[in-house]
Amino acid sequence: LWEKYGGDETDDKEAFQKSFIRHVTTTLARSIYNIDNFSAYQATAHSVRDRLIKRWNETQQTHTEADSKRVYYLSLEFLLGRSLDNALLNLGLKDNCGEGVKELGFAMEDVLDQEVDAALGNGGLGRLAACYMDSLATLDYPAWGYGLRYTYGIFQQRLKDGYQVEFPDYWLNFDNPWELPRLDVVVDVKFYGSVNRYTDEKGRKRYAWEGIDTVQSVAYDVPIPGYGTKNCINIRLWSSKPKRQFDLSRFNEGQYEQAVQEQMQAENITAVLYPNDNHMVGKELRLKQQYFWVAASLFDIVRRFKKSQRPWSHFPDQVAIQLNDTHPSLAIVELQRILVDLEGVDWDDAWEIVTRTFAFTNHTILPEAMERWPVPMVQYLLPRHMQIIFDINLFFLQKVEKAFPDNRDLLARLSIIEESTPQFVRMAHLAVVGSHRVNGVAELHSELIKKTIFKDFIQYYGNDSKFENKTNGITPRRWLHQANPKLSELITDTLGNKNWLKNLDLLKGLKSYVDNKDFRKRWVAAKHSNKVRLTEYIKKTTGIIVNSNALFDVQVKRIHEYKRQFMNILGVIHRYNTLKKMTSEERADVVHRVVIFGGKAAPGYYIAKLVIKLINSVAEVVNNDNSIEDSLKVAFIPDYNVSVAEIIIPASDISQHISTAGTEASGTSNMKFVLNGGLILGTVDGANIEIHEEIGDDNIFMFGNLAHQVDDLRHAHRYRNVPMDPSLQAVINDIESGQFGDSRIFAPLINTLTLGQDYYLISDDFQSYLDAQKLVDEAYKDKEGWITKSILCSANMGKFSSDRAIQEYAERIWNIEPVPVVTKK
Ligand code: DL6
Repeated sequence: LWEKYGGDETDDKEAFQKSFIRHVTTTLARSIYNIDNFSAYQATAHSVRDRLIKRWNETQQTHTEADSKRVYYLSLEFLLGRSLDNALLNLGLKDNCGEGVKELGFAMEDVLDQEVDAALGNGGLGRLAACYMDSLATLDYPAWGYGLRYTYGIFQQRLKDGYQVEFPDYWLNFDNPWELPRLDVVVDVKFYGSVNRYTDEKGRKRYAWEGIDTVQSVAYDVPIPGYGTKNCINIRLWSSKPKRQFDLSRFNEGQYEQAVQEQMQAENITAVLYPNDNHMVGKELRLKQQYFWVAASLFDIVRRFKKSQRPWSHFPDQVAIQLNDTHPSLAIVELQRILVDLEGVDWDDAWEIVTRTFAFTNHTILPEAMERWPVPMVQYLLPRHMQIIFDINLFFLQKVEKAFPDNRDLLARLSIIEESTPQFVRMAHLAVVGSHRVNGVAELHSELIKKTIFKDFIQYYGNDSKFENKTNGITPRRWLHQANPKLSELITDTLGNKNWLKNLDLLKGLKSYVDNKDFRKRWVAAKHSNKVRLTEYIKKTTGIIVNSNALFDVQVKRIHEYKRQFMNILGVIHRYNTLKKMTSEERADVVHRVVIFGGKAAPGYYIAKLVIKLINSVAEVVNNDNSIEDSLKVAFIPDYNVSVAEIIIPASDISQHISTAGTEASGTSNMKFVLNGGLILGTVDGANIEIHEEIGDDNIFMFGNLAHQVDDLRHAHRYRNVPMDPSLQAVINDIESGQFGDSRIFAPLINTLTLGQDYYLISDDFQSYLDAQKLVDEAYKDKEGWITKSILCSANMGKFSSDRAIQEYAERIWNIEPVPVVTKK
């Protein structure tokens, strides 16, 4: 029967229409004559889901049979965005489904537009995890992601009087076709309680943790299809629920609220994503989230390993676990606890297994982002884990002491425990000590971590031991093929096939067409249609009307002082006041610009929120000033997310990546813009540097001080009363004069430049920023020259495919091999 009925979901148009109608009538319980775009989306999504699940099943079976080593990617954030278009393209169903829905009376664009983003992440780190899952699936690697199924994703941003206001993102309001609830896959996770010491039958001292609060972790599986392969891997997201439904005795005693309290507390654990990017918040609930996730994931991983009945020493040959930042570092402690306390493995053998299993990616050197947890908090929540951390630290420091006798300062600096009051657990130190590999995410960043936050570890482990670089990457499937269909089609037509989607280096083949007239014409047409699309989106979301022939200058990312959106808007004010001083004839020669901003500020980040307010106040004045004749427009697009990025990125002429040198670990949107033929205006920071190396001097605008100068400049600001850059001073005077509304509002922001000692060095970089902007204007006037630059940008971006990054991780860190699904039919 399996043979006969098991494979009825084919990929042709008719089969799709059949399942569409079946889902309308059964899953949605509606009539085919009475459905709207949203129902059409649901029916399409369910039809695609059926096919995904089949592949997902085959993949899991293949991996189980192959019994080869797997990688587990532990990430507290997976910023997946929308799934339908991605699944259609990766499965090769887009054309047939498009035709199919059209014949049923719907336009595919409208259907796709119904989907809400899965926004389970803040920014770069979460989106990187999503790109990596796409590559792992595409390259046929046996991989799983593990994360949390937040009931509320990153908040929705709206603007009121130019200020950011946050609204909850209840993304699960309707049924989510992209997950498979696994209500039978449940793990009990304990908290609090005490530790008992006992002697086992072999006379060994053993410890048993008696947790007193048990919460259940329920699995929801999210299938991730690869492109051009049958493989479809899994992200398992855990959702918390109470172990006991209801305290009936309390209820009977009339204590209704207390009776439901336990239930609510359990559900709270996975209720919200913490909306902070590059900033640590020390809330107990966050620590609970981390342990809840880590405990359930490790239980699952260990359970899978145990099925093979191999000895524990084989664990690292079967299992690689990648820690996406320090958030999952407790996994190191949890695995040690499982091995020693539950499985009776000796401490040293267990530690050898643990350190061979884990690898750790660092994504930031910003001090405010470093995770440290108060020892008393960890002790209370996870008493046995705290003991284990102390022991890991003791044994580690004993080794350090042996290698560097009597160097107490070194011991204190390397210690996992910060000896303050109270003491803190330094999660980055735990992650380094417990992993066999530590990597940064771009060359500069990987060098900087060795000189700054992990300097002392280099002294102990040596320079080339466990520290390395893995420059980030992005998936070309979503970020070009899906987001920019016209350009994708042109590339495929030009190169003769779609192989570039699996081997991005093939884009180099475009270089020989750089002078081909037809090719250039189609290139420009694709860019222009993307600009028209964005123009319409700006009008719809902000009411601002912009000219699609102007230069589109974009800065979209989280709002953060180190990313310097403040410098951008100060530059806009400078441009505006320069334009105002010009005569009409002078202005006729000026390149028209649309400056586009987008990004969320953490709800508690006051200064970042003021930057949003300033941008909107400037926009209000500039956009309504007829005297500058449309030569400048400013738009802040609200609620920047993955699907908005897919509209904005392909439309940019220039994008700004202007962090203070040494602060942006890598950046990945810079890669997305350049891949889509947009140029970069950037500082010598993060992956900008490697992009520059790949695309060459002529195709990028770099400016500003270098990372090695930053310390001296900050020192000078602090102690030497450095005068402010005169152009910047003029702009500040303009704001203070009330040109953009009540200047008192902006005083705290301006104080960051004056009283705040200009920590992000805006004054030091301002003149070279303005100079670089001038070069951009000049270059844009040369239309043909700009087209050449745009083509060469894309053509040279092969290195930044997430496939390259994943292959490096697989070979250098995880030691895993591809396991392709071979269809039996
Ligand atoms: O590696 C992904 C991404 C980088 O591209 C960004 O440069 C970096 O800021 C970001 N880091 C974080 C750190 N958050 N925490 N923890 O998001 O990672």
